[in-house]
Amino acid sequence: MNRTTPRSGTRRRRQVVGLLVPALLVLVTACSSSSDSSDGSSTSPAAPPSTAPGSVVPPPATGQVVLTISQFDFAPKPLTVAPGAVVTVVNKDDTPHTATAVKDKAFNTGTIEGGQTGTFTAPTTPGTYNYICTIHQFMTGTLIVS
Ligand SMILES: [Cu+2]
Repeated sequence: MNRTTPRSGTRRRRQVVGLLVPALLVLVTACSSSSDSSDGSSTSPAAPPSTAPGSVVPPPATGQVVLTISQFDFAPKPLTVAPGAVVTVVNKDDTPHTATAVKDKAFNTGTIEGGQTGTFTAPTTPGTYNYICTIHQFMTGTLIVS
């Protein structure tokens, strides 16, 4: 006698766990912005300030003092400046001139060619200084340092 044992089939229950990955898609719609067009504004590189080599520049005095030479004469006369002031001498003539202190050459522009500009530094000692043009010595002026 044969008894067949009926096999009871095992029923598997398959669970499918769905994983939900929420994906959020944020769409940012960029507004069409007008592109600012930079039209041809060329930026030239800034040139470094050039300092003349070997020229000793005294510290600047307050304000600019200008002595003018015109028609073989100095102006203003007298010229009053602060001690140690740097005086700019403008030669408006066509001929060279100087502004040279009579006594001890306390200041001296040297030769200023026609149409050119020179400078001298006033003495630091207060006083009255007569000066001339060494080329045309009838040209006289007075510098007052006070
Ligand atoms: Cu002169």
